Amino acid sequence: MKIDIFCKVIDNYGDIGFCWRLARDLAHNYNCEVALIVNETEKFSKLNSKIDINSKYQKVDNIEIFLWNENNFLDKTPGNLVIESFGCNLPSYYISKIIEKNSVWINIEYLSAETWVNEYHLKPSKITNNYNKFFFFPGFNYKTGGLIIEKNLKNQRDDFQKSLYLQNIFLKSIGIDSFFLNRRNESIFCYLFCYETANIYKLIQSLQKINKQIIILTNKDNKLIKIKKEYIPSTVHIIKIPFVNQPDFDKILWSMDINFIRGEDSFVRSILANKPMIWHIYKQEEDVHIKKLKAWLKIYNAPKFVENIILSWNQDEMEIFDKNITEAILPKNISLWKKHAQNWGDLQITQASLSYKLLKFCTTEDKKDKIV
Ligand code: TRH
Repeated sequence: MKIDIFCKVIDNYGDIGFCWRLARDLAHNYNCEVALIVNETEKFSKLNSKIDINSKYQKVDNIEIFLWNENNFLDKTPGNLVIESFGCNLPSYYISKIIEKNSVWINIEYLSAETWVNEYHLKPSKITNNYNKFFFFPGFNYKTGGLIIEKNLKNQRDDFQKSLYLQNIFLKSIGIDSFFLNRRNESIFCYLFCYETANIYKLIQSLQKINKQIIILTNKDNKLIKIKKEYIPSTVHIIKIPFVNQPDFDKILWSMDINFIRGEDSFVRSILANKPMIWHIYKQEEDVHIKKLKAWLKIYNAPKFVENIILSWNQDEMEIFDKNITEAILPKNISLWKKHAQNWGDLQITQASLSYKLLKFCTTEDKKDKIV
């Protein structure tokens, strides 16, 4: 099947992160011919170092990549399936070509655990009298479009997690010193990927109360990197790591004791890493994000202290965070937390993958008749 994926990078890495992951999954695991049409290449190049930021057309990992510029005519025949990601508004001349070719046109929406998603998944929107565009919602249950779960993900993850040797080689390759790697048993390794608004000063104060060495891996643009040495407790070690390609990003998450994670795509990957995680959700106006967060916490159904940690991290209620993180790290609680993360990750990984559901929908007969 020939597939076009349109992606507009607005800010951050979430849009291109999701689209690139989807493109790779469809091309490599379902033999589809995929074209990714994207409006910028600089952020993109951080997720895949093979991307040439100056190129208007390139083929990377067997995926065609077109630079999408509003002023440039996209000289391309639409695929059998055209994916508009996150309502990124396709050019009108291309819409005409889609209708003419009678391609299936799907808009993939943002991830949410809210219950209305179950109802709106695959709802059509009438474009012309006999032509529909469909809304596809990723999600956490069978009524939704699911999550991107590559066919070999579980095996790759399990093999990697079973081998401390493989993990240490990898961690060394991204700059972690053997000094820390040799003390993994006595330490807590955390990965920190959060928004500017996160109260990282209070975070390190809380973490120092834990009676262990805390190793925090984070990227150079995290403000934690800029904190003066004298403000960092002696048991907390902050290690700057590079921005890595997407497959290596998984390996970071698979290797940690706790992942502080943000956005959507990395949030999903941390769920699938089966490790304790603390989600920093993308902030939206009128606290819409808190509603979304609570909807997910409801289905996540974690021990209360985990729920409190995640809620307080997002609402800057650092006293609650402090009390709960120190409680969480007690041996009986940390094993509860680990078990929960594992069970929930296992539950999600057995879902049908988003790519599979997408392709299945495209080949069903009745979709053209669904009129709103
Ligand atoms: O970058 P984000 O904060 O993106 C966000 C959200 O998607 C949000 O919904 C959106 O509206 C907003 O941007 C504008 O977080 P997210 O979604 O987790 O995307 C990060 C991507 O970057 C993900 O695919 C993982 C990838 N990544 C790497 O591949 N390597 C790295 O080293 C890092 C740090 C990230």
